[in-house]
Amino acid sequence: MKTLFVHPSSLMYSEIYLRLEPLGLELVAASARQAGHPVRLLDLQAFRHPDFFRLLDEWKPEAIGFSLNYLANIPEVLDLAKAARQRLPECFVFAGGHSASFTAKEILSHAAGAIDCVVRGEGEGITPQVLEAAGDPGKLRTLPGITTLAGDGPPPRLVENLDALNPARDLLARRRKYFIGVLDPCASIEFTRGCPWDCTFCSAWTFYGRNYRKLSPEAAGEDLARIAEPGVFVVDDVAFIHPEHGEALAREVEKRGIEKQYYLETRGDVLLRNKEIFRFWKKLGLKYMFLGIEAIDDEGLKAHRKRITIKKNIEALECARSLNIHAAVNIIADPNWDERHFAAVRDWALSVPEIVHITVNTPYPGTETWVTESRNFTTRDYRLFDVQHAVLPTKLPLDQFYKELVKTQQILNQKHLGFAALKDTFVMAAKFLAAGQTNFVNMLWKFSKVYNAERQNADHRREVHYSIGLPPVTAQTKVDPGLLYIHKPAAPYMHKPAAAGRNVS
Ligand code: B12
Ligand code: SF4
Repeated sequence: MKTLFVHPSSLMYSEIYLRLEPLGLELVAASARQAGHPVRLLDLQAFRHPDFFRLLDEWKPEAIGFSLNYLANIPEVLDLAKAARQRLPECFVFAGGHSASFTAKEILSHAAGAIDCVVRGEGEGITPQVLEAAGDPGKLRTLPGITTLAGDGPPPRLVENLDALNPARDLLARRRKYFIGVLDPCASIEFTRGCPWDCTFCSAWTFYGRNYRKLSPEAAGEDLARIAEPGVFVVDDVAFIHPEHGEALAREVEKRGIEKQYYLETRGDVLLRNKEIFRFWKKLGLKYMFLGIEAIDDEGLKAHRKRITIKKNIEALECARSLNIHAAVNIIADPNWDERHFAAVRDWALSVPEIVHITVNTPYPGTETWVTESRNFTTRDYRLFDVQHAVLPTKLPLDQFYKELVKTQQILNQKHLGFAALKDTFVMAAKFLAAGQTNFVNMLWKFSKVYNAERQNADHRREVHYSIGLPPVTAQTKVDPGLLYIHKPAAPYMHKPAAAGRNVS
């Protein structure tokens, strides 16, 4: 069955600092291809809608699978699915991914028949069976993790062995478009999947049922060796939680003589605990590290249930400095903030050498705060749930809130591009241009176009075609996590070894 896999466009944040390959979709595409289906992949982060329609007209896929990790992309995918249904009425249309999993019924109802089913949870195990059952609604609704308009099938099941499949990187065109900051171009890789912590604002743990799985060092090393790009973004939620795994991976990379520059994300306590592993990775090319700091006081950390103190986080920043790894941190701004809060964050950010980002507290379906948030949401527009807009009532008038937010983002941005940094930046920009890479240079000019208080304010006045289903206003203070999980601990898929590559069945 000719199957087209589609990733939607970039969101606001990604327009500037990064554009990364859709690794999850590449895995799903690989599983369909392994099952014998001709597949193509179109990433609308690097292509445009007319390219999608051209593919429909010229290639005429028999199935289209949309990736929906991000809530803010839901309206775009719904419109594309409806347009595809009109052009190719017989085509089987399905969607999967992080956000799709938490809003499956809602998406199907908005789609009004244009989407046949939503795949909840991990997609690579079940997709071949979904394609086999396309056109047979009776069979489709019996598959694990599948939601159709008739309701939910049995619970989704975890892939038993992450070594079993390689992402179909070869299907992704325009690979030079993918970058993060100075890692330009940059590929992505997965070493582990899931997170054992349970922060209130995060759905990584509810998606994977707090499960934490690892690729074997050999399989990860093999995948890494196949990557042509000099930069590598490690997609793991928290890198190197288990030091022995982090070390085994490092030894494998060293043994294979792989030379790359890496960006990864981890927690302050993991860095402190496993400092030697990070030192090893620094030797191998670890350049940037994102530390999930989230708040600059213990009260904020407790509210997010980060299970770490501000003292430890500050120690972690010092540790990263001592290892000479550039650290980036993120602070979550609450819509309740006034000028004083923003000023405190600016002062703090200017007092530390790290790259500091600021995003807006945004409850998402699948998180605890989605259920416990007692403030009324001020919008039902999915597109505003992108951590750059305020979806809860702001203490300051909305335009004032955005002015403070943008002012803070501007100051933080200028900090990285201060005079000394600017000199290095010009040298780097010249190097990239000489190599034909324009992502980093474009990033330097785009800031004021993208971060613009008026634009953000005006976004609230756009016509809303699809309204997000909000939780009941009578918010609870305690949530049964059992009700949030997509993957509950369940029987995994059995792994069937394949002659070539890695196999999931
Ligand atoms: C890497 C990553 C990114 C990368 C993007 C990579 C990309 N192009 O896809 C970057 C850094 C750019 C990014 C940015 C953002 N991210 Co992000 N990101 C992640 C992260 C850490 C890992 C994703 C990943 O690659 N996982 C590994 C692959 C193998 O898994 P996967 O993509 O989920 O795919 C599997 C399934 O979802 C499913 N699947 C996926 N697509 C499809 C399609 C079909 C047809 C099917 C059947 C199945 C299927 O099958 C796959 C294989 O099992 C997740 C957290 C997480 N653990 O998932 C957050 C996460 C997805 N991001 C999140 C957010 C909020 C953002 C931002 C909005 C803000 C931010 N945090 O900076 C921005 C905006 C991104 C944008 N669209 O422009 C939230 C999503 C919240 C939401 N509900 O919308 C998450 C869940 C983080 C969190 N803990 O809250 N992100
Ligand atoms: S914020 Fe980080 S540590 Fe907390 S649950 Fe999410 S991925 Fe895990």
